[in-house]
Amino acid sequence: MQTLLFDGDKNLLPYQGEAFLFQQFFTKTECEVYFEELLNGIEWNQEPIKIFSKEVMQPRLTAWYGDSNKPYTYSGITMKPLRFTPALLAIKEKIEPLAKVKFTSALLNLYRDGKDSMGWHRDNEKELGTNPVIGSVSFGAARTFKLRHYENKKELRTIELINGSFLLMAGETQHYWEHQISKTSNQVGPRINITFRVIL
Ligand SMILES: O=C(O)CCC(=O)C(=O)O
Ligand SMILES: [Mn+2]
Repeated sequence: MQTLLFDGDKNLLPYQGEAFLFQQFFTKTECEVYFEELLNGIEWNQEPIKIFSKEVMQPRLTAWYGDSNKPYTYSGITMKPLRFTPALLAIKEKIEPLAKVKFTSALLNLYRDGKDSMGWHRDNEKELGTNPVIGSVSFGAARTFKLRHYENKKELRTIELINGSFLLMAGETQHYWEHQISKTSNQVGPRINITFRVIL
């Protein structure tokens, strides 16, 4: 039995939400194996999104997987999920005891380098219901993840999502806090992030 570093028992948010970070949730071997499997085995695409009625390409590659083929609408695009791969199922099963939910879908993001990013947003699509539990797993290069209070735009939490980390967001987080992965001018390699979700 491996020793897990449960540094995640402290809520990172001061109020109106819950975010727990487990820094080394996956072993070094799991990280290497899953990173390679996901990089080569996932059907990565660059999708356009609509910003003020203008179509622009997302600054990263994405993929959508799930346990059914129920479509999902996200930033104005409708994605039809592919079936969970064995690697995605194994990762999902490892985080579910902590998340205390059975995830049905996953959005995957591939940040090819420091120029790839994800802007401020909340995971608040109506398909996720109220107070969704989001299980976010990262492999590869570490990137900075920011959580900012949606209303006051001042309260900010900055965390490094390192290789093998697991971030669990729950409670009212998606109402009151927005999050982003900013661009960086640092030389960084590719990073894969998976956000597991429950689609109602
Ligand atoms: O890459 C990340 O850590 C964040 C991804 C994210 O926010 C999302 O997929 O909704
Ligand atoms: Mn998100």
